[in-house]
Amino acid sequence: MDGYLGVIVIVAVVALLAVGGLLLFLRPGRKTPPPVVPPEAPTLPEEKRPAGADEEAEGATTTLPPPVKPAEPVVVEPEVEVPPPSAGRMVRLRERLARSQSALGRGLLELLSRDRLDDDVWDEIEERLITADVGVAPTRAVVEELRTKVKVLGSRTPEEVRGLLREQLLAQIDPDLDRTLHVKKHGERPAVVLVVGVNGTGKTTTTGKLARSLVGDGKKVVLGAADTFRAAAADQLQTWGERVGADTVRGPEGGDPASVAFDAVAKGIEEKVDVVIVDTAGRLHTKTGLMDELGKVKRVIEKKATVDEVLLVLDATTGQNGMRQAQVFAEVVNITGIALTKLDGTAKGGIVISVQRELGVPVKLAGLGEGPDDLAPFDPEVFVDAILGE
Ligand SMILES: Nc1nc2c(ncn2[C@@H]2O[C@H](COP(=O)(O)OP(=O)(O)O)[C@@H](O)[C@H]2O)c(=O)[nH]1
Ligand SMILES: [Mg+2]
Repeated sequence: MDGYLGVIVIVAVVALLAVGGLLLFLRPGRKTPPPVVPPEAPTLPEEKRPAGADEEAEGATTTLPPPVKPAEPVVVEPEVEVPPPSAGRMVRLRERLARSQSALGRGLLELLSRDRLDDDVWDEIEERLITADVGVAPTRAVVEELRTKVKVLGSRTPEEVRGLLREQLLAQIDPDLDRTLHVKKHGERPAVVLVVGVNGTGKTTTTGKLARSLVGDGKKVVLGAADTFRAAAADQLQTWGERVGADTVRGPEGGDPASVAFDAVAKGIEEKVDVVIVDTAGRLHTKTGLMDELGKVKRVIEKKATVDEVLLVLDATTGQNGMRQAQVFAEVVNITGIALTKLDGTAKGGIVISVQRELGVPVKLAGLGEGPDDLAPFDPEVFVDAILGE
């Protein structure tokens, strides 16, 4: 009987426990026990957590650690720079010019200051000018003028010698030439600048620098990557543009340069920009090939706008050889100005004189380094003063 009672008590206790447990389980608002976090669950250290991971975790109802996403490529919006204006750049870059050109000036001043100026000295003066790429005819003119003036002066102070030489060099460079870059809008239509020249002279770099400088002057610019020969050329140009917020129009690699130029001008008109600059390829395969290509680019642009400037880019370090190649371009398109690059890398600054003379157009821009703002509107006086020293 005792055993029977014991069994009943045990059954009752078990039943009670079971019912209680069940009631407890069904109680509304019951919290689920926190799931066990596997100890090996990977977590990212604070600084490596992908952006937004924290916000996601806050909004989530589960207490599981935020899911670890594969590191997404961080899209960095290119920072748009504010380049300096074009004015006064050549003065800022005068030091660089003086570094490359002042040996010429020092040599000439020393020779001209000698007490006795015999034929040997004049020959040496002539040789120095020719070596500096001044060109034969301008050199003769300078020497002749100097000889006459020196005779009149008799004895010379260093200031007088410097003044004479300054006057002659300036006369050869011609300060009266119109060196303004024609980049004024035509009503609603943008001005168009076409950049031409031999490969490696600095066309793309100059196009990029010019875009910066125009943006620095408050203009809106669109770039046309009409060098479709290599995709890298368009990339290079686009990078320049992105830095200053200028769009680059490009076409497929190996595509038609003229159609890129056309699209760039169309975009320029559509977006009401001030200037469209078109960078071209400089392949000197054959003169007729070049003529066909550049001629077509120009004609196509002229369906929509006016080509205001055709800038020939010339590498100052290539001397007479570069000049012969430049001549071919001048025969193919109507050059309106010269961008003389790498003047920081040669003592032969006399090329300013000879190239203007041979092509009959002024040097409008001077490249004085690889830096983004190392392009300046050419200033004859600053140039001559850099040669002669202050
Ligand atoms: N030192 C110096 N280098 C320059 C200047 N202009 C361009 N370059 C360099 O010349 C090289 C060729 O330039 P790039 O624009 O690609 O020539 P492109 O083939 O005519 O388009 C690059 O390494 C430029 O950095 C300049 O004024 N001074
Ligand atoms: Mg290029």
